[in-house]
Amino acid sequence: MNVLWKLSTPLWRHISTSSSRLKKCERLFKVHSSVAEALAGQQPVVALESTIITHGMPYPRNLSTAKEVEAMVRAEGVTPATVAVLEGMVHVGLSEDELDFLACSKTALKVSRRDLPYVISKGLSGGTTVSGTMIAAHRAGIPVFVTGGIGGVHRDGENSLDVSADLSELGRTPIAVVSAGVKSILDIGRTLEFLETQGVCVATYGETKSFPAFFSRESGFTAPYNVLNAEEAADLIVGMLSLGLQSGLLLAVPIPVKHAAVGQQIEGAIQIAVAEARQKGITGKYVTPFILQRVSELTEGQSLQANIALIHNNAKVGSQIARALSERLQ
Ligand code: PSU
Ligand code: MN
Repeated sequence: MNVLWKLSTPLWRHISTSSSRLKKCERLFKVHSSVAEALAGQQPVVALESTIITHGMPYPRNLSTAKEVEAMVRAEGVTPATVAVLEGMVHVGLSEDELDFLACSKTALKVSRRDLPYVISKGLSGGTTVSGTMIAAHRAGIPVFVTGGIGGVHRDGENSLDVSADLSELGRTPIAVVSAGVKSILDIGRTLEFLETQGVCVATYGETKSFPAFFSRESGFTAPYNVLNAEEAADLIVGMLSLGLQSGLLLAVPIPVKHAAVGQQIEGAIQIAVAEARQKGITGKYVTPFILQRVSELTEGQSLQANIALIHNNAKVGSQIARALSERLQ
């Protein structure tokens, strides 16, 4: 059984003065009962994105990975809340059937902030990106969100202005995003600069300040801050929340050492895929999924394997952070 989530921001309250419009708005959000119960009991919850399911990985690995990640979060004593839009309704927490539907869907859209009004108005379904997921997680009151990698400034972004909405979302939504850094399909230096401009606190997780590049533990760039463990990460989140900053936080967790070995080989494939995308004239929201698929083909699945390994690791780390945070917020 799902419960409807009451909308609470000033704008929604304003709309609620008209009862017919309120009914429409209330039907836009659904928090799964397991998530609602955990939040009501002040138990730790971790939000998970779903573009990785609909556009980031091929079937059936997308489905098995989504289920494994949820199971790993539960094994850490934390409730998973996978976010997606289903038939025009934003869902925070999915049932198994809903996960199956999303993983098999050939029509699910990739839903960022700018796509939300359209998918809602048309009653469509889609996987939420980091930006889309942050919006829903924040409205539901979930401060920790785990993903693989976030979007960033694309290579040549200074000309194309292809800058992921994930970065501006991090600048305006107070959520801690746990990721393996930024893929080297992107311009990592400019991505970090843009995050600074947006007021996003960036910290690496572990013993290094070297900002990780998804498949590699190092990008050649340094993060401004570093936290050693879940306790320090939770303290950082408390700092963000208690100051009432409306900006978010990026925690960059390097890929585990034993899976980082393929990084060099994948780097070569990325160069080829980026050039192919340019030759084929692929732009906008189609760039990231195209490159991810080509890199997986060119490395004969090795990139997919590494991708899954780092998501598992992030899920574990993010769950530990959510637990440490919930102890501080009791
Ligand atoms: N990076 C990945 N896998 C992904 C994505 C990024 O390794 O699936 C997805 C995330 O959902 C991210 C989105 O929020 O791509 C960014 O897309 P764009 O570059 O179009 O903003
Ligand atoms: Mn883009």
